[in-house]
Formats: sequence, C-alpha cells, structure tokens
Amino acid sequence: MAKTAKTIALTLPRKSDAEMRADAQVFFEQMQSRRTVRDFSADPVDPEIIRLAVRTAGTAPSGANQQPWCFVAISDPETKRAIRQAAEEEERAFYNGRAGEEWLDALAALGTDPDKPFLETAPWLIAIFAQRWGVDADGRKFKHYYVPESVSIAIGLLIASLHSAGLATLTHTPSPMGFLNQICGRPDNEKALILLVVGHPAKDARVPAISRKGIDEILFWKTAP
Ligand code: IYR
Repeated sequence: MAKTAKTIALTLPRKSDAEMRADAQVFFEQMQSRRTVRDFSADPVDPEIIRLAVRTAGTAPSGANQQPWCFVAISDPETKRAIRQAAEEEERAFYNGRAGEEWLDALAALGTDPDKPFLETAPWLIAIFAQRWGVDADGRKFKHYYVPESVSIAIGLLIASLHSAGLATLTHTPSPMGFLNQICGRPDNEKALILLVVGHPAKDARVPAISRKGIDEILFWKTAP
C-alpha cells in the first residue's frame, strides 16, 4: 500500500465454508431468475427503492476511487415522453439501415424493434452517465481512470439491487444517446452509457425463450495438478 494512504480497519466477518456455499447458492438462485423485460406495468414504484439501488451502485469499486458516475432517475411523464421520442428516432435509423444485416440477424431472437412504449409505460427510467473527466473546484479538468469499467460494474450492482427488490429492468441502449445530456441537463464531460428501464413487469409479460451459457462454457480453471 502506498505510504501516504490513511487506513482504517476492514470489517468483513469470516464465514465458514458451509456458510459461504449456502450464501453464494442463494445469491446465484436469486440472480438466475433475472430476465431482461420489455413489457412493463404502469404501477408506480416507491422512489426509496430507486434510491437504495443507486446507493448500492455507488458502492462499486472504481479507478482511483473517482466514482465517475451519475444517475438521473426520471418519473416525470413529459420527460419520459421526450426521451421516448428521441430514442425512437435513433432506433428507426438503426433498424432501417444503420445496424446492417448482420447486427439485425443477431437481434432476431429478441424480437426488438424501433417502438419503445416502455419508455413511457414504466414508472422509472434511470439514465446512467459516465464522467469521462473530472472538474476540480477551480474548474480545471482532471483525468478519470477506467471509466467504462467502473461505471459498468456500478450498473451491474444497480441491476442486482433492483432485481433483488423484485423489479424488472431493461438495459436500453439507443445510440447515439447524446439527447440524454440535453434532456437530463448533464454537462459535456458526461456520456450516457445505459438508459435503465425499471418497474414491475406487466401482468402478462413474456420474455424470449433464450438460454444462458453453461458454466463449462464460461469458466476455465488453471489449478495446481
Ligand atoms: N438499441 C436497440 C438495438 C438493440 C441492440 C442490442 I446489441 C440488443 O441486445 C438489443 C437491442 C434497441 O434497443 O432496440
């Protein structure tokens, strides 16, 4: 550790192997039921759940602990309408040519299209911005490190929190997303990474019949022989 670092005692109580296994199993089972949802109910969601999920996201590790993220939680119907309009405009360009055939083929199993009614139906949209550089008290720019990595980890925690609360999410990525800076009033150093749609699923919500890769397809061991 660098000589100049001030330290405090770590509090992470040691668990037995059995406890570790049981807890990891419970968490896995909880996360395994997460699905990306596109059919949302208009039922409201308590803003305190959103606040707790963003607090959870804010616990993520980040480059040089710069915490280069910012979350804008939107429930105002007019703002949602403006976002839907701008997003659908980009999506029409995407689906009508910008994507190209190979990309559209890759998306076929998901059945997505340029219509994004969920941007108005769902009670909450969370726009997640990455701060590409920092600005100090004197208005001088300073470098931020590992920005996409840091913000992506935070988004993972955000999604896990919302899922554990029983809510559905959709990681929506209209591209480009510059319109979100304007609508959310965010400065130039911030770039929208994800527009997360949050709410209860519609009563009759269905999701694509897709599967996850098996553990042997994603995990490779290199242990002592
Ligand atoms: N942003 C578009 C297209 C899209 C792209 C990917 I990669 C997806 O996994 C899903 C959709 C849309 O939201 O429709």
